[in-house]
Amino acid sequence: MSHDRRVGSSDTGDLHCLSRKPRLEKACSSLKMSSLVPRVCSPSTRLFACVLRLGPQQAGPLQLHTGPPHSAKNHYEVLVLGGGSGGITMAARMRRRVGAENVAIVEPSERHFYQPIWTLVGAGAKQLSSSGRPTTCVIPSGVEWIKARVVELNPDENCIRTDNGKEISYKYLIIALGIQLDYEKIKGLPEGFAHPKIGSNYSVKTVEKTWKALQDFKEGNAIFTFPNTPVKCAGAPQKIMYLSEAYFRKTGKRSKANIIFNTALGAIFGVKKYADALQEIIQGRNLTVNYRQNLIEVRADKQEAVFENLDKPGETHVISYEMLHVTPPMSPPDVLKTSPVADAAGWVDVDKETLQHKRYPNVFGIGDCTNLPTSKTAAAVAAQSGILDKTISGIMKNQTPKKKYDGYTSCPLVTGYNRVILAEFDYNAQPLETFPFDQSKERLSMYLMKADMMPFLYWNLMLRGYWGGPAFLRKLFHLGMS
Ligand code: FAD
Ligand code: UQ1
Repeated sequence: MSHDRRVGSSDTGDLHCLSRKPRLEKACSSLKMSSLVPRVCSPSTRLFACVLRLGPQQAGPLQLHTGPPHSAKNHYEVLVLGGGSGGITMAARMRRRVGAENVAIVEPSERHFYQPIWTLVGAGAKQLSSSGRPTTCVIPSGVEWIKARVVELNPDENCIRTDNGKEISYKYLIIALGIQLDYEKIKGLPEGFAHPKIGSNYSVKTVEKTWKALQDFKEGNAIFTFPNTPVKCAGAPQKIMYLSEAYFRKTGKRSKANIIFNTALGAIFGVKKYADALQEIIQGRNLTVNYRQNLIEVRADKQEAVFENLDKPGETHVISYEMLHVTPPMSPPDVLKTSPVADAAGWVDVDKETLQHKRYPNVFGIGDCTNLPTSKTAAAVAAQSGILDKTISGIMKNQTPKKKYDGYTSCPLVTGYNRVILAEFDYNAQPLETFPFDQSKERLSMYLMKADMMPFLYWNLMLRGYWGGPAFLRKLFHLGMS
């Protein structure tokens, strides 16, 4: 789950698990109020909660927590920071390597979200409720969930500190803290979200506002933004534009909509093959793209957005909108920015082939919080998880890691309610396609893969540590072709 500091960081509070009793841990040296002690679920509570959550489309990640109850310790062989896509996936893999009782995850949120589906939630094609499950249901069986926020990393002492004052030490540390959403860096936000006509697919709190703004659209400018920072899923800011255009067409409002993509970047996409395909769509559907335009202010009461021209310092443009979709500026999580594991920009400083930290050999990073020079996606996390698993197990056996990450990442570019261009590429921005057909073409089959197959694969395989990306499929398909 993303962790924006003011919008959508914590839980929605909508579909909480059954209440769990905090347990006092043996390891807790000083007596504290019980609410300040990390909450550790008993196996039976987890099972009960999971069973109650199982709706018809919920079958899947049920974990039978049948092991003996245990209390939180203050030392683990493998400690995982963050229980999002990378954290849960790596905990599942490490559980198989060192045993569940030797692995813990530090994660404050009570719900785990499959964020990629928010693109479709914002367009009204999926329900928000389908994107989240209780964290307790995705914590691998027997692994300790330390329900707290990391506030300090001390890799020289092999320990971390949590917001409830607990120190936890480790032999191996995996950092999977994701990327931070900085809505507040745009003047007028996040409070502007209280007004209608504005939404953002990037936060659980604002994604349904996108769908509301789409439905309420009458006539005028529909503006979609891309910030002047690294982002996760760099395709998502434009996917919602294509879906909106399709929705306006479907509802007879297209002729009244002036659709504008204002991006801080200088190109529509980083890989030429897919950029060319997207350019054709942009021209064919009469969409306006303005490059090097960065959203700096939202005057939500007046329905005005203010952009700076990045090529002409001091020049700003005010555009009125009937609908505004905001992709917020993003940055490394605050806790990392000032920590010894960060590079100069604040990202976890890892080797791009092994994912091992460059200065602390028992520290590893995965996913959006790292400085891996590839596009930040769950697909990349899946591929990284297979590599990192091998890296760590090699190091545990005193062997030099052999498997190397090639930067694989993927972005299903949703271009309509039944169309996807499946971009897949590597560190060199070279296409690395799985299927034996031209993936730069819009396809229904790829839409069905994005909308239906991927969520199933995520909850049932990836989070259980059984999906390391589609490399084996690519080899299979391309073998068949040669
Ligand atoms: P996350 O999954 O975000 O997990 C980070 C975790 O760290 C969170 O659970 C958070 O609560 C926790 N955390 C943060 N701070 C602390 C702290 N101080 N202490 C403890 N825990 C903390 N990817 C794709 O592959 N395909 C797509 O089509 C796609 N579409 C997307 C569309 C949208 C709208 C969005 C928002 C994302 C999309 N993604 C897509 C990107 C994908 O969701 C992320 O890249 C992926 O979730 C990254 O995993 P992660 O583990 O690095 O971070
Ligand atoms: C993928 O592996 C993945 O991770 C689970 C995604 O995240 C949701 C994706 O969107 C995609 C496209 C992949 C790649 C998988 C295949 C079968 C091409």
